[in-house]
Amino acid sequence: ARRSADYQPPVWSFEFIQSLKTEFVGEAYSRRRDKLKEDVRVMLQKEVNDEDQLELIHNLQRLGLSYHFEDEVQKTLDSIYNKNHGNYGHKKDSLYAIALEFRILRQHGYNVTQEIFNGFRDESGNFKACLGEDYKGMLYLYEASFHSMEGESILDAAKAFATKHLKEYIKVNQGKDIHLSTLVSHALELPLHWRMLRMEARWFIEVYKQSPLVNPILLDLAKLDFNLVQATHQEDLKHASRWWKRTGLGEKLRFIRDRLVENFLWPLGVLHEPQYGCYRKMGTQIFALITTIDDIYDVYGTLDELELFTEAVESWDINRIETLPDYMKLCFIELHNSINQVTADILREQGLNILPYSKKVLTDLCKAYLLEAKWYHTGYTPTLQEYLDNAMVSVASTATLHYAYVLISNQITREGLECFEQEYPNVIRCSAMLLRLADDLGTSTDEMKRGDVPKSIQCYMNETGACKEDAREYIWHLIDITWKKMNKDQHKTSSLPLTLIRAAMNTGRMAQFMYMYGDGHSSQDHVTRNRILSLLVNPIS
Ligand code: F3P
Ligand code: MN
Ligand code: MN
Ligand code: MN
Ligand code: MN
Repeated sequence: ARRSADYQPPVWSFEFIQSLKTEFVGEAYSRRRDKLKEDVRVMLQKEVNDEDQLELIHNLQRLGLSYHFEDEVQKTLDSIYNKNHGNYGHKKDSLYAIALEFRILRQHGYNVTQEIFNGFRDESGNFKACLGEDYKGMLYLYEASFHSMEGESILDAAKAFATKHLKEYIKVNQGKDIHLSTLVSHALELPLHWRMLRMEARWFIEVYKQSPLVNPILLDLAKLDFNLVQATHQEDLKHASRWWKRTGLGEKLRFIRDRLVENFLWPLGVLHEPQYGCYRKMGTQIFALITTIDDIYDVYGTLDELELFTEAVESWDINRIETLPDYMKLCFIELHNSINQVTADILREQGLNILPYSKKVLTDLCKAYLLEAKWYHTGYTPTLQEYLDNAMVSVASTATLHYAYVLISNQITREGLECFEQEYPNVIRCSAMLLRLADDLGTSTDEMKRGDVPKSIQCYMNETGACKEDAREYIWHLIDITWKKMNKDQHKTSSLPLTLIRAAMNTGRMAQFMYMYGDGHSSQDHVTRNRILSLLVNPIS
C-alpha cells in the first residue's frame, strides 16, 4: 500500500495568479523613484557624523532600499573604517553607536574585533550592570552579537546579557514606548541577521511609518520601491505559473504538493532584486520539480520504482522513461526539459556545457533521497552525524544553489561549478545545514505521523536519550553554530561570486522564515497565505 500525505489542492488558482495586477507600472512611477533616490543620495552626503550616517544606512537596509546605494554605502563605510580602525579604545561613543558600527561593518566584510566592546565591561569581564537599562543599546548589542564567529566569547556574553535585559524590558515596560517594544519583541523572536529580507522590509515599512523619527522622503521611496518591485515579482510569478500549468504535474500527480506560489517564494527570498527575474522564473521550476520528486520518494514511490528513477536521472537518457512507471514518466521528462533548457541557454550564451555538473547534483540529490527511503523501509535509525551527512544533500540546497549560480553568473567557471559537488565550501555547507535543521524543526512532526525516515530531532533523541524539547533546543543550538561558521566564511569564498554567497545566506534565512511556525511550504495555513498576500498581492499604501 502506498502512503499518503493528504496534501490539499492549491488555494491559489491559475486564474487568480494570472489575474494579478498593480497600478505600479510605467514611466511616471519610475521617474518619481529616480527623483526620490536623488534626494536620498544627497542626504547620505550631507550627514557628517558617523552615527547619523550609520543610522541612515541601517534604515536604508531595513526598508529594503540599500541595493540602490551600494557604491555610496561602500564609500561611507570605507571612510568610517579607515578613520576608526585601531582606535576604538579612545572613542567615547554610546553602546548603541558602537554596536551599530560593529554590525554594519562586519556585515560588509570589514575586519572588526569583538574587543570593540571592552569599554563596556568591568574588571572581571562582565558587561556593566548599569547598561541593562539602556534599552536601545541593548537592542543594538543584541543584533550585533549575531554577527559573531565561533569562539568569540565576548559576543556570546553580549548576546546573553542583551537577551536577558530585553526580555525584562518586554515584561516591565510593555506599552510604555510602543515603537521600541514592537522592535524588541520582533528582535527577540528572530534577529535581523536571520530574517528573510523582503518580508522584513514590508514589516519594517509599516513600523517605520509610526516611528517618531520618520523621514518622509525615506518612507515615500520605500513604499514606492516596494510596490514597483512587487510588480516585477508578479510578472515573474505569472510566467512560472504558466509553465507549471503547462506541465500538468499538479493535475496528473494528485499525491504531490501542488504549491507553485510557495515554490516561487523560495527564489524570491533568495534573490529578490528586480534584476534577478530570470533566476526567479527558472528557479521556481527547479524548486517545484524538486518538491515533486521529493514527494515521489517520501510518499508515493515503492523502493523498486525509486531505484529506477534514480538510475534514470543518473543516466540522463530520455529513453529510460520506458523503464519507469507511468506516474514517473511525466516528471522525468519535465525535469529533462527544464534542465536541458538551462543548459542550452548557457551553452548559447557562454559556450560552456554545464550538463555534467547539473547531472551530478541531481544524481547526488536522488541518491540521498534513495538512501533515506532505504532507511525508512528497513526501519533503520542513523546517528545524528550519519543522518546529517546525507540530509544536507537531500534538502536540496546544494542543487538549488547550483542553479542559482548558473542562472546569475555571466562568467561561470569550472572552479565555481565544482563548489556544488562533494567538497562543498563552507558557505554552501552551512546554507544546506540551516535549511535542513529549520526544515526538520518545522516538518518532522507531520513526517513522523505519515511515516518517514527519522529526522535530526529523532536521531538525536535516539542517540542521547534526550526528550523532544531538549532535542529541539539542541537543533537550535546547531543553527546558532552554523550561522557563526557562515559569518566567518561569508567573505572568504573566492571561487564564488558575492551574489551567490548572498543567495546561500538567504537560503538559510528563507528556511527559518518558511518553517518558523510549522510547515509553511506545504500546509497553506493562514500564516503563509497572509505572507503571500503581503509579498505578492497587496501593495503598500
Ligand atoms: C524538499 C522539499 C522540502 C524542503 C525544502 C526544499 C525545497 C523547497 C526544494 C520542501 F520538498 O520539504 P520536505 O520537508 O518535504 O523535505 P524533506 O527533505 O524533509 O523530505
Ligand atoms: Mn519530504
Ligand atoms: Mn524527502
Ligand atoms: Mn523521506
Ligand atoms: Mn522535512
